[in-house]
Amino acid sequence: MFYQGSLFGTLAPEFDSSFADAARLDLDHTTWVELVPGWLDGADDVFDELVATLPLRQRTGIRMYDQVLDEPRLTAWWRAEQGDPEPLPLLRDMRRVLAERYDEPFDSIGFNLYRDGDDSVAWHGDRHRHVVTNPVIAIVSVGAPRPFRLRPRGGGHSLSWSLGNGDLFVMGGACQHTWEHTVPKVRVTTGPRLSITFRSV
Ligand SMILES: O=C(O)CCC(=O)C(=O)O
Repeated sequence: MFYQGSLFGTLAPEFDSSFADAARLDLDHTTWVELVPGWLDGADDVFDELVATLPLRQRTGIRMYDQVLDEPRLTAWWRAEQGDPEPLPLLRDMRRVLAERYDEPFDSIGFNLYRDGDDSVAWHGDRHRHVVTNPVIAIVSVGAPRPFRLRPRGGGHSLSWSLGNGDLFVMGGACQHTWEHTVPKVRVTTGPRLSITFRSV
């Protein structure tokens, strides 16, 4: 079964609520990831609509270790508790379907825009692991593909995926506790990428 976004006319974006192409990988005995390539069809339209309408901004003066830095990407947030509808009706349907599959409320959506190869996110595990044990994070990537890497916390051999164009990537189990992820800077990109990250806060 496919859910269609209603804002977009006849060739509306749609995602595969049957997760037919899902491939799950156990990274170790407590950590898994799941990739659904091309889960969202019409991802370019979703990218255009979200980039045109979200209040994306660069957070500045962020303390990281002993430095104060500007974040090398633009971000925006939506939280259910604030009472506003999701930025697109399609995201409401996605939340519902993702929540059912992964048994998570996914009451928060974070957006990260990587404008070019200089935008990035450094190695980290999500901080809300300090509040939620084994948080599940579902990431829908729209726009041009970028490498997304995972490595055991503190270093070691990394695994890499190229995520964009409607791919869904989900991290679960102890991933935020015992692994770290990054979207590294790259010399060449084919365009900007927006990640739509579903979390339960
Ligand atoms: O953009 C991505 O795919 C990753 C985003 C991320 O690491 C985060 O929001 O913490």
